[in-house]
Amino acid sequence: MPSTMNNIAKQGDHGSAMMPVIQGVGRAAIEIAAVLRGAVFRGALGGAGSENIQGEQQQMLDVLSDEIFLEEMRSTGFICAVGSEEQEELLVIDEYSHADYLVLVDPLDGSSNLDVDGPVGTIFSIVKRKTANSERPHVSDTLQSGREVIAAGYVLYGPSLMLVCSVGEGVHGYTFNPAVARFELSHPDMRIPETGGYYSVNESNKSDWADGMGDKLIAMKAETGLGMRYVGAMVADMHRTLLKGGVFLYPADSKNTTGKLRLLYEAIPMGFVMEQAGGKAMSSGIAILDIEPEALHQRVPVYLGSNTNVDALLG
Ligand code: P6P
Repeated sequence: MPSTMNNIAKQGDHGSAMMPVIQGVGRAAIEIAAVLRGAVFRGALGGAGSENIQGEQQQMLDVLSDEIFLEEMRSTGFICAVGSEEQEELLVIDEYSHADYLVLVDPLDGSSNLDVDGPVGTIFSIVKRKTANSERPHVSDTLQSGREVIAAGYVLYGPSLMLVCSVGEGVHGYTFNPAVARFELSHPDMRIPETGGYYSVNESNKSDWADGMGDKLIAMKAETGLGMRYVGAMVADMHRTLLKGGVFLYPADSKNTTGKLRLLYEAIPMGFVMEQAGGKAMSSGIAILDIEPEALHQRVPVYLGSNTNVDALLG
């Protein structure tokens, strides 16, 4: 009998509480995947004619994925609020405002890949509220370092539909099996190779990078001889790095002076998974999981990957 996401209930101290929430993420993933597959026939590709808090053009599918994800989090009954890339403010789930957990989410990461049929993803992180259950959830409930994360992971909408997650006891990959319409354990105990793999970065920004990262990358390339792969969707670049080794980086530059990637729903969940898989997750001079968040949509530089390669890059 194949192992399903039910086995999350047996993982660590939080598995039993996290299983229904991660199963909710799985339901959202299945629905979003179906929407993506048929989007071209429904005229659902392209811009929504609106901007998110980041000032980025929202794709129609960004907005729809956000709605689907919120609805599935509501239906778990375990989530009191959601912080989303697509919503300026914290979204309180009124009928469950007494519940214990909050989710931070990038509902459709890399959506600029959609109109070229490239891979995209969903990134999520789950934290326990700090406010009393009798109070209304507050944005301060989301401002917790990665060391407080209860569970985190990502969905990859690629040739197969994968959900990779950790509840603090290693990293496990589940692949959707269409024959039985459920996620089944396909990648137990994922560990990043100590070295090898690829470096992954948008090298066109190199001349603008802060912290001398241009010279550091040149030195790392000379030292390691790594090849380069870059998809432009963090989930896809992270997943390849996790499986093959190497380093994924998005440094700060003159345009994104504090970095482009968002701390709470991109850097921290990916950093949590990376550390759980035996890798390293750094920002500028500090481990990503040690950063004390100050704002819901805060951005940070990101360096994720094999210990050897991250050390070779950052020195
Ligand atoms: P660039 C997608 O927009 C995203 O937030 C991440 O998924 C990805 O890693 C990065 O931005 C890509 O940015 O500047 O290379 O297009």
